[in-house]
Amino acid sequence: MTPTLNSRPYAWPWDNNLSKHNTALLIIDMQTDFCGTGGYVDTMGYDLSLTRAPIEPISRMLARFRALGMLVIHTREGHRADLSDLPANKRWRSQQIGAGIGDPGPCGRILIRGEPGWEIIPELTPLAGEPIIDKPGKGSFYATDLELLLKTRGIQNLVLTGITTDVCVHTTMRDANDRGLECVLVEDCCGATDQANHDHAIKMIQMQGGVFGAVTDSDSLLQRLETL
Ligand code: C5J
Repeated sequence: MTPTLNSRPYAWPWDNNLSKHNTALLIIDMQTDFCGTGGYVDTMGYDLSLTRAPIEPISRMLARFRALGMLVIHTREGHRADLSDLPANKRWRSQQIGAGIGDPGPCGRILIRGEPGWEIIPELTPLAGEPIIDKPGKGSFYATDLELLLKTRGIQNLVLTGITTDVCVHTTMRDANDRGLECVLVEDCCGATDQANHDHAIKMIQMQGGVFGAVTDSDSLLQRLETL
């Protein structure tokens, strides 16, 4: 029997054309600012256990993709030190909640490239040769070369993990879907600053027969990868 992935609302990918060469793992914004003590999300007062929950499942997924020699791409949200790529309204909104982007904090200047808080957490440090996409916005395609990189490598299927489910992961999934990429979000490899937002983000994907793609869990995907 042909192996298929246990995913909803359909067995991903749509054509079951899943290979080591046409599939990439995207790990979105696993930075101290989003899941570490003293970072941006912590300064805003959100529950860090929610954004830290995916660390362990992502490490397992990452290890498997690496072992199979499959493409792994990391992203980081952040801005230039002179704030020239930070829209004034984005800065203003962050200041309203007491975590102004560019302001000093326990992990250095919030969401500024090169600062300790902006770094990817040690548990998920990229290996040399794994592409890192630095993005100024929520989506991973805006003002980056991610699309070119995926195209050059012949990637058709994108596995989405990281934080936060309802913001950077969702924006990226929607943008990837519009570009014709076949997307699956691994639910336990994602987390949000609010559990209900995470749950609703997962639900949204499954409307209209999979409006942005499909949803799976790490055990199911790891099992499917065994069959490659
Ligand atoms: C946010 C992100 N939520 N990585 N960024 O500001 O989701």
